[in-house]
Amino acid sequence: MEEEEEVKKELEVQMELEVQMELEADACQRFPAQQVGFIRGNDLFGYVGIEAVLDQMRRKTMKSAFEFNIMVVGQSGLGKSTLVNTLFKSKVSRKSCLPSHTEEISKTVKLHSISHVIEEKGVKMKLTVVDTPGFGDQINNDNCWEPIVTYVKDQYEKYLREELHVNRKRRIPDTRVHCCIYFLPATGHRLRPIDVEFMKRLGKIVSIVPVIAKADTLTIEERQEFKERIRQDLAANGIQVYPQKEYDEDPEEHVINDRIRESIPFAVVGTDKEHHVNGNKVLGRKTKWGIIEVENVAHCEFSNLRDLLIRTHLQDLKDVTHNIHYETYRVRRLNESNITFSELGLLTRPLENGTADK
Ligand SMILES: Nc1nc2c(ncn2[C@@H]2O[C@H](COP(=O)(O)OP(=O)(O)O)[C@@H](O)[C@H]2O)c(=O)[nH]1
Ligand SMILES: [Mg+2]
Repeated sequence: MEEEEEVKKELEVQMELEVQMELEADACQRFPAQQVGFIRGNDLFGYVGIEAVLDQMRRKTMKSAFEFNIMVVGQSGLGKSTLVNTLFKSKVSRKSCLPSHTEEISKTVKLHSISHVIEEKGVKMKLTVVDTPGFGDQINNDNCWEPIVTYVKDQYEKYLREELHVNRKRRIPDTRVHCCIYFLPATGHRLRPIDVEFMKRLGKIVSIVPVIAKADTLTIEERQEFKERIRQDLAANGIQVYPQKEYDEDPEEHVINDRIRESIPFAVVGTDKEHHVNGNKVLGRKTKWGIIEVENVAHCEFSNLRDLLIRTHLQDLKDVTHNIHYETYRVRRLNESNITFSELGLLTRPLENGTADK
């Protein structure tokens, strides 16, 4: 036992040294012209207390609710509303529900958003779900993605205007879509033209997570084959879905994301009913043959989706939205020759020499 402890300690010391060396190498690379001297906190001055910054960040973050916006897209009847309810019911405690808000963009696709403030251990999250009833329900579905593209871009535009305002708000309200869950019908065939067209266009401006809806209607083999075919179709059509390889930040993230990429699209089952299984309350669908437990990984991949969205990749989805999708929009918009500051509603203040202060 003692030997084991010693080996463990030795390993820890070694790891600490390696991290230290890495940090030093990193700093030298980043500040090549400067002489970077490394002083370990406890070497010279005793305990400096830099690590307390983590507590400070935590306290600051907890003071205000952060926003997370999800959009669900897919034909009527695929279980979008049910899945959203399942997301809320599955172990995320709902404290309050804000009034819902409907935005009529076109006659066929209506966008409807509902916000919930979820609080857990003092951390508040304002989760908004934008539903798109009517998508793909027409006989002629030409351009049915347009209202959705418009909605996504409108939110970037709103954010950009706030950002460029002379008197910027300290916290800009964030209505940008951080993740778009796209529902594929469990046909067992391949991607349909409408799926390809939608994801091709939207994949360039927002993070898409495709899911197989009502996966309980497929057998295990059918499900596996369908998933494989969809992955082939996504690749063949150059469709970008989240998480994209090129945005992986380090090897560790690469390994985690590779596992997700291998299991996309998640085959999900939704429900708004609870059942008793072995004395426990579970979310599930009761059939003649038994209960399909929504959160049981042996039954479906709902929990993989929930974990990705809320437990493991929430911050990354926000970062990718801000640093990649929004940034692309911002650069393009600011490069457009026809954008003027007055159009953005900005006040210009004349300088002493008569030129305008941009
Ligand atoms: N078999 C099965 N039925 C589902 C599932 N999710 C929802 N449903 C049912 O499908 C119907 C349509 O669901 P709804 O959530 O209203 O679909 P939406 O139009 O996409 O919002 C309802 O009767 C649901 O009970 C599922 O995962 N499996
Ligand atoms: Mg619905």
